[in-house]
Amino acid sequence: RLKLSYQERAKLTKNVVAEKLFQIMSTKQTNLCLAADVTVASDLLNLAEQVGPYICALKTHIDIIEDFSSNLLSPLKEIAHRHNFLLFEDRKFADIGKTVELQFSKGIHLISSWASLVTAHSLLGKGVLDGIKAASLDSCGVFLLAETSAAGSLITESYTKSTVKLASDYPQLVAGIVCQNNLFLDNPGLIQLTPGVNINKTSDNMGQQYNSPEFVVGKKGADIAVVGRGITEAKDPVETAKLYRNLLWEAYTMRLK
Ligand code: UP6
Repeated sequence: RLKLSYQERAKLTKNVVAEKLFQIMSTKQTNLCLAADVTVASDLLNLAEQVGPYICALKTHIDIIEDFSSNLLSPLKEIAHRHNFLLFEDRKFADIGKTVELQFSKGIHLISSWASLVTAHSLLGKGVLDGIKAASLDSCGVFLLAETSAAGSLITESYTKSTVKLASDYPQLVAGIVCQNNLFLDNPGLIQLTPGVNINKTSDNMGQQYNSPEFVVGKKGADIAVVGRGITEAKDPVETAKLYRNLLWEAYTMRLK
């Protein structure tokens, strides 16, 4: 997996959204996913507009937007389309299948109508994937959380292993794994998404742990790095996004050699 290009790996995934994501990464030459953790709708749109050219996906926590209304969704979709990136709701679904089906498609956020990628915990087993599948309108790609960047996480090695196994049971639905280590060398169709990336800090004051772009892509096997506050809290988020994008892409091209 680590020596294959994103272009080559686009042909190896069975999930159509992962295929599209690999193609976007290849075309735009970016393996940066922005964690757009802002709480005002207009800030989210501005960030998406400005940073859009440099990212492959925009990761949201839509439930932190204070002035959320469904009016946000069509401009957000339009920006994603125009700048060619995917909308990725980091919902971390973690309930029984039926509840997940409702959380994914109902409520005020109508996630299934705009997010082509979502995250889920594997804690309750396969039901979470069946629930997402049942509510998918169009094609959908799920990232299963197998490890976390949080200090003191309760996730064990066997949980991590079983999560990767669960992903391989749903190749048409699962786009990849959220993790910190290289857990699936033998499955080049799956995408490794790694959060906890920052060039200025090694932690925050609530258990978040950070590594550098070079380390996560070059040493830990990340295909896509998630960067939030490293960009959103920078003096110049656009220039900083460009910098992360260049560092991450450089780490990937070095890995291929
Ligand atoms: N995230 C993590 N660690 C995980 C899983 N997800 O940090 O193991 C998410 C957070 C946040 C983003 O929910 O949206 O990635 C990281 O943001 P930061 O770069 O500002 O710390």
